[in-house]
Amino acid sequence: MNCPHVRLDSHPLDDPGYRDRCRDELEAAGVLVLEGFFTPEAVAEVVTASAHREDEAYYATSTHNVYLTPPDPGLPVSHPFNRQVASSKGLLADDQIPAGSPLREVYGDGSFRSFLCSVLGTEAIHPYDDDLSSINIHFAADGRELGWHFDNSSFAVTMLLQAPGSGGHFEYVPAVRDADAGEMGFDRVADVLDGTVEVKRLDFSPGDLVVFRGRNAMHRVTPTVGAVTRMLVVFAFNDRPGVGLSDSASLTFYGRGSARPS
Ligand SMILES: O=C(O)CCC(=O)C(=O)O
Ligand SMILES: [Fe+2]
Repeated sequence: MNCPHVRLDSHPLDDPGYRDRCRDELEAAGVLVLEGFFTPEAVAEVVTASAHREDEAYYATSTHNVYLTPPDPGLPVSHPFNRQVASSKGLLADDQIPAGSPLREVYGDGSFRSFLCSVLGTEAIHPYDDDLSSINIHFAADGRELGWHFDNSSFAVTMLLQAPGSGGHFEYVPAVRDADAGEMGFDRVADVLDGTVEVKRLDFSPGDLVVFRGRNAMHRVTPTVGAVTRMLVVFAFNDRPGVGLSDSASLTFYGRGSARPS
């Protein structure tokens, strides 16, 4: 790799031994935090380019269930499948991120992708085949949050850009469901929503790269407290080429269709 935005001295992405250690850690813990992955200069450049764009972000107003699906009218509203949580964060979509952004350089870098493949144990990863999903910047100003949910994708790659004064904590409970086995985990979902199980908190700082398996681990981000907005980048990939968001998903998550619908 030859990318000025990544601290290759502490994170030698091309080194097979380093890849093995990262893969073992992700497998054991379901999460991998690479501290100080982005240089402070790259983080500062992206914060400067994005912080004043908070009002261009899309804020979905609706509540959602933890499975991120429409409710099932055949079940009571109090059923864990139908219980609603609030998410009030906003986001800039991929087509709002400038061409020269360090985020794009890292996202498109061959060594970065091959590193992620080794760590995730997948053969290849691909960008989304739409112009909204691949790189997103999330904003959570004072009082805004991301409610409990499971990710649709098997993994997520994020990087915090700006930490709030307080709040904005990433919390999770591992192995609440088993999506591949069709095990919905209703009882455990109810316990998490009721606050009766112990939740883990993951601490990370601006510039840290986080790889998280969020398909079966229920997770949320608590409300930001204070005048400093929480800002975070999500790098999204697919394990198959040519996959884009459907029009309805795109309306739900971005409030508009993609100019490149799948
Ligand atoms: O903001 C975060 O730290 C996590 C974001 C997240 O869980 C998601 O976008 O699905
Ligand atoms: Fe998530």
